[in-house]
Amino acid sequence: MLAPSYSIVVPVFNEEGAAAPLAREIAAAFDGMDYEMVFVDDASLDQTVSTLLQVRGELPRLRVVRHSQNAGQSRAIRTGVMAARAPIVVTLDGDGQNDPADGPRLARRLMESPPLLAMVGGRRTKRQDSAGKRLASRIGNGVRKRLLNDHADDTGCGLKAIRREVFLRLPYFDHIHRYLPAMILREGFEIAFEDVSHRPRITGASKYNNLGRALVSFSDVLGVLWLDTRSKSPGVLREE
Ligand SMILES: Nc1nc2c(ncn2[C@@H]2O[C@H](COP(=O)(O)OP(=O)(O)O)[C@@H](O)[C@H]2O)c(=O)[nH]1
Ligand SMILES: [Mg+2]
Repeated sequence: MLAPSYSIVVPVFNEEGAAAPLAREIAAAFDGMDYEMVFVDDASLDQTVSTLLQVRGELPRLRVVRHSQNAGQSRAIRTGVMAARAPIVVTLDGDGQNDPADGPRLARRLMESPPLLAMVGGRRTKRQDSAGKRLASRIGNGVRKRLLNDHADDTGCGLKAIRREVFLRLPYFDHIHRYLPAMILREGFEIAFEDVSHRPRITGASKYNNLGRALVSFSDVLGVLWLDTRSKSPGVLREE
């Protein structure tokens, strides 16, 4: 079987209401393109997997990969990228807050760019979250951007198009999905952003709270800063 051009990777944890409708929306958005979708279930306790297996009957491009233990969003994304067969991966949240209709634009831009561009990230212009979450996100993004200088206004947006080969070079740690711009720049690649839409969560519950996120962000930013100090750029590579 030939590898597709695009793999859409979706981490899901207890998203029984959102997962199957989202798979249908992805199929509609990428219709006519050469793609596969890889939903990664992170040991959900609800009916997420059975709803996906049901909808697979009408969506032959849907693959369902399962963790036997809950390992978190970043690990689920990594599992999906490893299972993906396409050179370009598009990630998006499994709760339906990202609009799959934005996916092809990011994916095509990356496909048509020189290989030095490794990621086109989404930037949510009108966040459809509570005021508390928006404020926490604004503060978190501001601190991270200033400390890491990663040129990214919104790293929490789940919608991103990334070259698979570059993603797999990055080290792994829990919550790395928020530091992909910094880690990709560290490898010497370039990144770009596009405005994308954002939708309210209409089913299920958020898996994060502001305090928990702030506490891990503190140690994560320190860790990423340390990684940055331990890497020097080799400049432009040339084979003589
Ligand atoms: N695989 C996996 N996905 C998770 C986990 N926690 C959150 N997610 C997914 O990550 C995405 C964003 O999480 P969400 O709870 O919507 O965060 P929020 O939008 O910031 O409130 C959703 O698709 C979730 O299903 C987890 O432990 N494992
Ligand atoms: Mg969400």
